[in-house]
Amino acid sequence: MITTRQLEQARAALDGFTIELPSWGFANTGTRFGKFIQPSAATTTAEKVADAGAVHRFTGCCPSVAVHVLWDFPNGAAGVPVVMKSAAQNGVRIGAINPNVFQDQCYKNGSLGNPDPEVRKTALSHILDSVEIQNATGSRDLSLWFADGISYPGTGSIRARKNAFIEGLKTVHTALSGDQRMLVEYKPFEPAFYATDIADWGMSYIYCKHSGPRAKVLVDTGHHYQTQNIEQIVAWLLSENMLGGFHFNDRRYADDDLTLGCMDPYQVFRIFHEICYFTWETGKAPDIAYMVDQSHNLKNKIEETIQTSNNAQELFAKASLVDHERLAARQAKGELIDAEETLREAFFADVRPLMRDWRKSKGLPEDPLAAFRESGYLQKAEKERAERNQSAVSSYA
Ligand code: PSV
Ligand code: MN
Repeated sequence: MITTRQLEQARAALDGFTIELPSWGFANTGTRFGKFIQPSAATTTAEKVADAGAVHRFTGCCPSVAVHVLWDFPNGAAGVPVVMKSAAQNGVRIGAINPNVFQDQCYKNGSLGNPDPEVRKTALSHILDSVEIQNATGSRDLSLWFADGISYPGTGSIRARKNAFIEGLKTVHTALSGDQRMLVEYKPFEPAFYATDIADWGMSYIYCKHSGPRAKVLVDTGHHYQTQNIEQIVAWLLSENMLGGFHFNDRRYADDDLTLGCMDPYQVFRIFHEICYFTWETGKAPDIAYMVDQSHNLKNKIEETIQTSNNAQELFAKASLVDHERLAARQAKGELIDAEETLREAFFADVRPLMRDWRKSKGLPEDPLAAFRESGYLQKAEKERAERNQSAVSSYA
């Protein structure tokens, strides 16, 4: 039974919860074995932004779109006005700016960690150009992920690479101004398979500390070893005021980029619980950028994004139901079963009716996925984009 107080808590939590969508989640993507092209997939940045706008219209909780510089701004800051215009037309804004220092041929041995100072310079200048884009779009966050590392023992100096990274990141930090932040993402493997230069949250934390106060850690839920306790990492980063944001997705084996909560919704709930518990204790919600980083290879991209945002809201609402006073008291007394049950009760509560009410109160469709399906958006997108997507199929054949 959800009490009136819990209902209020959940409504307030939903009011304050938004999640950013990745532009790349609407384009054709695949695995390294191939791509399955969708006729309705976005083929331009304007279409990606339009799709993100459609998700926001139906869900009301995805007001911004993260962009990837190389994929969305191939001509640098010159492309900003067009992208800003389509964002405004579609009722969303441009969110985190993701530089791309992993695709060019020169980055075979890394970017900021490359042993060649010329390549390091090229990478740094791309990131500084990305800060220009960040200035032009008014985006607060520069979201940094590096594919850097080495794949065979002995093929690089781990310490030299670390020092090169510190130097590069410090320079990036000096380029930021106003309320801008830089988020440093970690990943233990892939594409480097022996020693990734930012392999875990500890390394990310150390780089941030060297860089300056605007640098915070970004937790991509797919970037952990099997069974790693992500909520513990979250709790530690929160208590150190070093948690900058999330890239949400779910995984079973590696960085699978699956729908948030499809494999282990309890883990997502536990992550959200740490945030809600922290908020209750400190009386202030932490400043976190919630973002999605998924690759929708099999399901329809827009529908999967709606499903994702729904899962995120549902699990956040559940986490907000936890009775923190009761939990803290039970923890203090060592009442193990009762403390654990305090969490489980919230996790197993059916929040769907309250989510429908909340949506109704905001003038949103009670069932965003059904409403999207009825809207005809997908059919229209398919009609407009099928030919371009078909030519992508032939270019793969
Ligand atoms: C790398 O796996 C990553 O998580 C980074 O955030 C990139 O920006 C993104 O995926 C690219 O898909
Ligand atoms: Mn990511």
